[in-house]
Amino acid sequence: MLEKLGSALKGVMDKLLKKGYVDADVLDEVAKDIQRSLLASDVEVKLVFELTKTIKDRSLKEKPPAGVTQREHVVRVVYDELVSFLGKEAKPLPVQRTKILLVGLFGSGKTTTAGKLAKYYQRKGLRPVLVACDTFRPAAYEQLVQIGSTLGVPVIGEPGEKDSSKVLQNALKQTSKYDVVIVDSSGRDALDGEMINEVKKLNAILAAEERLMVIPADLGQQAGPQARAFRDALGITGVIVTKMDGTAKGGGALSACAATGAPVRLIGVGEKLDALEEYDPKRFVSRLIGFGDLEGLLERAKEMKIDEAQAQKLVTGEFTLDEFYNQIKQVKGAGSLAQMAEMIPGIGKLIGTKIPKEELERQEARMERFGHIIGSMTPQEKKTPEVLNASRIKRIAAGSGSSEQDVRELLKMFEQSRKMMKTMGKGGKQMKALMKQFGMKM
Ligand SMILES: Nc1nc2c(ncn2[C@@H]2O[C@H](COP(=O)(O)OP(=O)(O)O)[C@@H](O)[C@H]2O)c(=O)[nH]1
Ligand SMILES: [Mg+2]
Repeated sequence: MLEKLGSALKGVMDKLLKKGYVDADVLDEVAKDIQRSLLASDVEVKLVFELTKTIKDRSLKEKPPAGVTQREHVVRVVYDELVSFLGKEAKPLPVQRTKILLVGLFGSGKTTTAGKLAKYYQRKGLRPVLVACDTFRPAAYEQLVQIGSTLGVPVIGEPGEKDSSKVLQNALKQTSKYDVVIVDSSGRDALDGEMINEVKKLNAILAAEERLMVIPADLGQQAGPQARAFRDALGITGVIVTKMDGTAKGGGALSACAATGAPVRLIGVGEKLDALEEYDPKRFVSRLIGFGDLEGLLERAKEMKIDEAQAQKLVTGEFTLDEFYNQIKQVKGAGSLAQMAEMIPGIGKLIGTKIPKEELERQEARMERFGHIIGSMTPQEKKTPEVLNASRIKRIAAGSGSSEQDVRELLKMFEQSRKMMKTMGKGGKQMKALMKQFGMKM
């Protein structure tokens, strides 16, 4: 999700970290880069310019706190401002007995999100129930029943009943044994008087703790006016931005929602029922720019100071996680592993049996994850993975959107490769030559 924006912002941060001194010219350059990357993600022009102006002003005016260099300070300012631009604080849904009303236009993803929320609470050990109050669209009830049955979550509704208030009133007589009541409602093409009336009635009956507006990310900056209209008409308590997986405009949607002051609570990242993530602007920005958190970022800023010459040595010297990363990238660059196995018939023979396609795809996904994990490490960590203690592993996992177990698994694999490299270094000249033939960097 948002790979383009992420790599653009990563580029901005890297550039900044490489500068010896940050003056007004450098800041202008950085501001332009940020503008370019955000505009490409459909962020509203006015918001973009406000953001870069704040970054420039703060960077020039504020004195770095003691012990912090000016460059580190600018990095911190850029990070801080990006976080507040995309929503400031995380506001997860409380894990407790609650009632949730989902509202949104046609096709925004309400019904799917109702199912995702049911699963979300189910995983947290609560008992959800779904209520089908979309009485407007034919087959809306059946869609929800289908979702409920895959989850083993009960669905209450009255197929054929046209009055959603009646459906909800009757449903509430049967929901007391459940912890979380999730109500799906009918959409319209636009937020009109009819829809406002209907949702207000539902809300009066339900007395929902959460009135969540569902909005698709592919609207980009157009999410702004829509979120504002729903907020003003219905007093929403938050937003769920869906379809973050399928668009380059997610940055526009998130920043526009943040600007309305209605917090984004969750994001939908796929059609499947587990494709729902808690939205935390800090973690989100960290992930975009490829660092576990600000501390990791600043650590990197410190290391860059002494390290540029050393880095060169690293690449030619011993086997590091960077080298390992290059290899992973090369494998990815050569197309998929699956293709490689097909291209090199010897591999099939070597293994004896044909590798199942799913297994190869699984391996490929794993490699990609490893790439993200290594991308979240500082140069020092890549060079001497021994320094990776529990808290660093935690940071890297968060920053790369993977689990701590993934990080540990990668470290184990790296350790094995390193051992192998050592053995080959001693007596494996032939092996090295062979691997070179296959285009693998040694
Ligand atoms: N890729 C993707 N598709 C989604 C997501 N959420 C919903 N959809 C799809 O969007 C379409 C409309 O969803 P639906 O829940 O029926 O919307 P509703 O009309 O608001 O109830 C369906 O095809 C869903 O599979 C998401 O996060 N990612
Ligand atoms: Mg629906």
